[in-house]
Amino acid sequence: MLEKILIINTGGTIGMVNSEDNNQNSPLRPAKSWHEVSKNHPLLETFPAEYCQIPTLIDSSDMNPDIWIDILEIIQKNYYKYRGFVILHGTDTMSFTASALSFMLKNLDKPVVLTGSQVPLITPRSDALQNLITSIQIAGNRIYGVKSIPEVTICFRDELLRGNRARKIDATNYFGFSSPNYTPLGEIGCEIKINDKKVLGMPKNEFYIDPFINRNVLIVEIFPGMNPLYIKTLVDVHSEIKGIILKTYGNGNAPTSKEFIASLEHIINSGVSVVNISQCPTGAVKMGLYEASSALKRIGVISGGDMTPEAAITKLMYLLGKNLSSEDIKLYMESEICGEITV
Ligand code: ASN
Repeated sequence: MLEKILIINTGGTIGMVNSEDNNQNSPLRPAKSWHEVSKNHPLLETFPAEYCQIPTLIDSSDMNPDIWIDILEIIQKNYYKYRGFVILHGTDTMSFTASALSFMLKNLDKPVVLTGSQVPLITPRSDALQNLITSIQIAGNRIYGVKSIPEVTICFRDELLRGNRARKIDATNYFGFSSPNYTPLGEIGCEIKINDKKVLGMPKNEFYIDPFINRNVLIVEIFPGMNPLYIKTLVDVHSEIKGIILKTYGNGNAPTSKEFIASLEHIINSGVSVVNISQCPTGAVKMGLYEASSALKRIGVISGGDMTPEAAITKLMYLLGKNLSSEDIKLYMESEICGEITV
């Protein structure tokens, strides 16, 4: 039986140090190595975990699809050697990475847990140690009564969240993440309580990675007074754009003016997949509920349902990367791949 888990460090605050020695007010930067920050925590050495890192540790503001592929390849190479995986990651883009990985790790039957912290591990009152130790236990399936959590999750503070449902909602509070449209998979207190009914089932087929990604996408948030010609012109000038996530009002409503609808229709007819998600953190797009969304439905806007922006954009990047037809992109965007949308 496999004993150990693999920690994959990508950087983030958890492993940061001050850029100037002895100046606690200097900007935080990623440490050169994990040892630099973990050396004062001998406890971490006692866990059944091995460690690796991407070539350069980053602030997650610099996260990009190339690094997602690096992470996928590390997991693939080590898949059968470990009980599970913990990914140390900056909180700023953690839910993008969790979402992207969830679409590209196929038939996952082991836990992949992303975690980080709001304050560096080297700081006395840091939230890092608790987040890390809980993540190691979850990734190693060392929770009484729980068989396994075969999905990509985010473990932060007192909750275990489905990765492609999670959002960073607070830049300072230790409760930094939330899962607005899907209740947490687990509660972390004195005990770690997992709600089995919420967790994805075990896959029937063998694990593989599906590293397809197309970066030619945009997120556009509408607002009263927005000039629709700006997006139309942008798409005309940049014909490489293949997908747009449109963040609309409420249940997926948008201006009904001729100019707005004609601009969107032009964009869709030029082969761009336009996906409608809501600006509201909670709730879902229901095109056709109001007249203010009927035209969007008629011209072929895709419903993003209750997906988070992070899940919607990474799902669109993944599907576009597979060179599917517009019809298939619509079909898959509106269907569930790995628990990211309520259908
Ligand atoms: N800027 C940091 C990052 O995302 C924030 C954090 O990790 N708390 O890398």
